[in-house]
Amino acid sequence: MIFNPEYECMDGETRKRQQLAHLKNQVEKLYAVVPFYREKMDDLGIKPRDIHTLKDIEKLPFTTKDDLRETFPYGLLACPKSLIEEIHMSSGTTGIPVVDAYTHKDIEIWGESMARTMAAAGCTRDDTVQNCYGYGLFTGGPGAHYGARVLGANVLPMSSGNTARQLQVMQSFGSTILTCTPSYALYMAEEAEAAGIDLKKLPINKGCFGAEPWSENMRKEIEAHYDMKAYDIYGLTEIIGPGVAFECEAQDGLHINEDLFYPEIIDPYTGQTLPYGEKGELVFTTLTKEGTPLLRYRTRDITYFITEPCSCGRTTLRMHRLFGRTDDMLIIRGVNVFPSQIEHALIEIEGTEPQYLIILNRGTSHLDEVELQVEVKKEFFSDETRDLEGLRTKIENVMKSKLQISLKVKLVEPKTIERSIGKAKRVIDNRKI
Ligand code: DLL
Repeated sequence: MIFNPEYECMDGETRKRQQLAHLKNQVEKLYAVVPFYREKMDDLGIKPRDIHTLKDIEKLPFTTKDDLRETFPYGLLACPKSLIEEIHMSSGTTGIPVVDAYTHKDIEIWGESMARTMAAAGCTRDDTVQNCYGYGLFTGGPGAHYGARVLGANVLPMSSGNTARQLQVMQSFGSTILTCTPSYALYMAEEAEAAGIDLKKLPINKGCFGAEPWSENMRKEIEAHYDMKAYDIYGLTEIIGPGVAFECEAQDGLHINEDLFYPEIIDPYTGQTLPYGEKGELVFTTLTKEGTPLLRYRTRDITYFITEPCSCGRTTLRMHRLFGRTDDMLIIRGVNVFPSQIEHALIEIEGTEPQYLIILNRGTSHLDEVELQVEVKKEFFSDETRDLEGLRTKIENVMKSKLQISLKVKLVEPKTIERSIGKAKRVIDNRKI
């Protein structure tokens, strides 16, 4: 179903006119009220009146994750704080705080964009949505929640985890739509099998999965376990959360809600805008947001735009499912982690060297398993009273509290982690996603 044909099927020229009008408004407002943007534009000698066409967006400065860190928490706010109704943060952690502050209208935009996303997967008011994306500051839970509400569906706000209860609820209430990360969908399927529950016999028949990379193989596996159709959905906290782009029944790329979020693809090295069809870094400008609008935000996600018309009738630009990222950010059980965060945490733990190796596996459980090998200081290893077990537990606890991920620590002797003459290899990713 197409939730909002007026926008989703709009003719290209009208859409471009509207995008330009929104862009001009947004730039004018940001220049007037957010010193960060005014300074950046002044540095480039650009004024809001220099924006005449959509192509002029290329004159505007980029915004990066580092900019967000430097202005944390309220530096990019474009409205009075009293108008903010909700704040969400990325599933990433202390290292790079990524905040999205939403006004009433922003929540409405979010509900609309997620309603389009879920309607494209076939969700209607007759559905019961089992929402197992996390709610605790992560945008996945509330995003799918608002989308389901706008559609008039019944939503079960489960959040993630407690799998036995998830399965019990799925059976009791006859959930028809599942929203969670793809790896959790597979994990739940395994647990169901172990508990003797045949998911194929349950009413659950569709799922909206995203927040982490996944493959066609994973899609097939999920579809087979649940006897359902699985859809890819994309988004990021900075821009709104989930609801930025989504698959329709044709599953030939993800439709971008481009009347709300203006997309570009750039060369990540030169910053030049690339023609449609070329692979590069995805950049978004929010067109209608009020709380924390962003100009030309560099997502670090790699994809290309698909311009051939889609058989579903939507006219919005599509992006190919993601190919990866331009940085070293890992997504571990839906949590964004940079290897450097692990390094920073280790520096504070006495007895360890900042030499480490992260080994990622996707076990039979289908959930990410992380082993962190850490070198122990020579003195510590030879100390008679050394408490290796205590040190191991301490590192695990520090990682849990600082990075919000559970990992297994293996302490290794000094000088055993391979040194590199070039860029240190900190990660071995065996997940074969
Ligand atoms: O993951 C928002 C979201 C929630 C999207 C629920 C979809 C479903 P962040 O935690 O800020 O926000 O992480 C954003 O996750 O830049 C991508 O690298 C990655 N990502 C999101 N969706 C997909 C996807 C949410 N469908 C970062 N495929 C993004 C691959 C994805 N990677």
